Amino acid sequence: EQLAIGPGAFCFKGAIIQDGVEIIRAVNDVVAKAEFRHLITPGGRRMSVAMSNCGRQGWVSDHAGYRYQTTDPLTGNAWPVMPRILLATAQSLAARAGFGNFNPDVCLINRYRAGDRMGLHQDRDEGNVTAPIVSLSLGLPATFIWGGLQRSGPTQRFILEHGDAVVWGGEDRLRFHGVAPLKAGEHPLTKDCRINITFRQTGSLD
Ligand code: MD3
Ligand code: FE
Repeated sequence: EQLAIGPGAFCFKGAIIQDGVEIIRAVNDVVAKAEFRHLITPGGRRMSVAMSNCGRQGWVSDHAGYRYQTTDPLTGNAWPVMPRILLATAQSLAARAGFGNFNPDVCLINRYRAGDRMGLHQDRDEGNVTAPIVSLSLGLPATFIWGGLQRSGPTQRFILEHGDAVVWGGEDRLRFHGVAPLKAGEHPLTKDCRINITFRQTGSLD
């Protein structure tokens, strides 16, 4: 079913459960070429969430700032090609939420282990904030924190579970959001972790 969680945000509960094994296999293929790593924030802090990317561009962070780039800073190689199953899943979900012609050039893969969290932030490094972001959740559940357009406003919480997909667009695209520290657990597909995959369209050609 499709739940409107905001004027431009739609949750498809359990929508990718049947593709879980194939999606995790695709993630494993990507991280065999571009391993999970803990990026450093511009302020010098190590992120608890480990990240990798596939697609034409990847999101990176270091002392110089946040940005998208076509090469993996660990190897100097281009990011792995986005597996077809990932691209097809993202495009199909965007279309179901009313966003046609979604052509993501970035697929950011986040790995959360027990205690890992993501502080409240906005996703605004993409040149094109008119394109939505599609997110897929796999493995252990997480508490998602969802605020407004200002950091200081009230927040709501909801659980993102294995198999959930969310499309975030329109006026919800720039909302502050984060993830509470992951609770320890065991999942048959991902063992001790949660995998979150986000698809973005930067519109950047370099
Ligand atoms: C709401 N990831 O990678 S996914 C991120 O679970 C990120 O790993 C979280 O926030 C995670 O930037 C949340 C859901 C999500 C992604 C992007 C959004 C929610 C969003 C952009 C705008 C509003
Ligand atoms: Fe985000």
